Amino acid sequence: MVSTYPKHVCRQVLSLDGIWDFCFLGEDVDLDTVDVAAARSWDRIAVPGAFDACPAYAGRRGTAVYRTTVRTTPGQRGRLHFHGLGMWARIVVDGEELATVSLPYSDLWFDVPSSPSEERVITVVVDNRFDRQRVPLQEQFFDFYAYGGLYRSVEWHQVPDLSLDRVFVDTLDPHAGSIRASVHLHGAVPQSVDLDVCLDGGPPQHFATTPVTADGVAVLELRVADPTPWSPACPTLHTLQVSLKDDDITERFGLRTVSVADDTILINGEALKLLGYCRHEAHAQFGPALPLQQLVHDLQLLRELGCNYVRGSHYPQDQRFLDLCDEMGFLVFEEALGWGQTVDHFRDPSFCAAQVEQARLMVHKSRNHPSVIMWGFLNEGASHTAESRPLYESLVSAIRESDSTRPVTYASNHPMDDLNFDLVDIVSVNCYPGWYAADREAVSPVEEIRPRLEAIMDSLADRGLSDRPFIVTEIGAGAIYGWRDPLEAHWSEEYQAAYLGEVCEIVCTDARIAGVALWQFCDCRTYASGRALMRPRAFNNKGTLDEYRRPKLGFGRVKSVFTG
Ligand code: ADA
Repeated sequence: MVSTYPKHVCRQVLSLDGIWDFCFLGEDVDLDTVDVAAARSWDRIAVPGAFDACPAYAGRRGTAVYRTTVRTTPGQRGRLHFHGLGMWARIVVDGEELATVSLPYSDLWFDVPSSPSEERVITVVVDNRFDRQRVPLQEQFFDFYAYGGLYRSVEWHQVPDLSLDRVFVDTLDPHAGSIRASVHLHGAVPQSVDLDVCLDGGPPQHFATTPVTADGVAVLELRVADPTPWSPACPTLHTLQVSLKDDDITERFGLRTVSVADDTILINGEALKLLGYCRHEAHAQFGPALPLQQLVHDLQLLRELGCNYVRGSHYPQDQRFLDLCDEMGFLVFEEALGWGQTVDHFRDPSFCAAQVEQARLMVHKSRNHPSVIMWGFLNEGASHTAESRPLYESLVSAIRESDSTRPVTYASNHPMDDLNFDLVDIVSVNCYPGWYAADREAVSPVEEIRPRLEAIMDSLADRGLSDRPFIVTEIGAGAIYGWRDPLEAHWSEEYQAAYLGEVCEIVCTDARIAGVALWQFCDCRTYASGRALMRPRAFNNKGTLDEYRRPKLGFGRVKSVFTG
């Protein structure tokens, strides 16, 4: 297994990645009465992995059981850690139910009571059927395939009664190296705590009887020796190890601030234009469970394209990817899972609660990544309706309460009449002029792009919104890999190349646009239903690369503008 930050030196972390027992129970199982003991005909399956990306279970929607065993220290507490699973799951240890959960792509932790026996049996019932009540965050109408299973890593942590949950590091001054470390304790939290702290593997500093807040947090102010600020050009990273009597944690961070001033995004006080792509965690063969090698390849390809920025559309990102972005100097827009939600959703308290919970978990997980420079949520929600306001307000305040160091935004497809832009730090707009073209008779209507962007910016200025940065969070055109056409018609590589070239030229030369995330990095699987009539091959084909990362003509066009 590839371990991501935070890491542990002394704490026993048992990786549960590998081969698990697996049984697909069927498509019409009643989850209230499902009997795991009745599972027959066990198969073997890889974790991490999406079961419905395997040829044997491709396209199946129903209930499945994953099962494994782990040898632990008898009598010691456990914390079971799922880095991401979908779409609904019941977690059972030694026959006792720990939790039932539906927060796809979220980072989930469960406390496990100790046991006198060494061997613990972990059973996870997963379900990938759509059901608005049971799975409020992931629905069939989303334009990307909804996979099921344990698609990210699983670990068992052996922890003492008082353990370290996280240490959040905020940069106070990147050049002076001053930081604030908030040590979050877990378990039997005392009123004060003795901590040993090591920066960059240097000598330990002892902090005796540090006061602990009612929420279990001890705050330390520290200074990094030889500070080098983190930036895309120089992505220098530091580590902070905190130890308690029986536990330890190592967090990695970068010395960097992100702020907005008027219409500009500043990294360590310096203006920077965001040039990049929206990227789904998707591969033709593996669905959302990408091999590590693929993550590296994707970032190398983005670097070759001249990008400094990725929008992690449309859900909390794989931590291996964010660790790599930290190391390779990419800037990331991370967002909670959302796609085109309507007034109906905003009126549904369980949907709203799940959204807020997922946003909180995302911030908790990714807060130390210097690469993550802004938080988002509810991609293309009905933000032009009055009913949207309470949920947008709750999300903005939940995120700001958890992290006040990064701008907050959301991608809107209602640029002319959005009602919530005033709540956020950056105005983000998705638009497809020249693709979902105004003039359906025009061939290759690239000329629609510039006036539409101008009209959007004028309208924002008229509404007094040009006091904050404006970014284009989606814009793009489809092309079928290998489809060359002298007519430069829709779906041809030629038209996509011309389209992307025009967008990149506009963004790079217009100072009012603080950044762009082209839609999208690579093709990804979407609707398998009649909705695919707009999605040839049942893929969203707006990738500059196809689902195997084969570049289309647009690759060269984008590269020449972004690197030129
Ligand atoms: C929307 C949406 C994307 C994708 C895109 C498209 O903007 O946010 O996920 O569906 O449209 O390809 O049409």
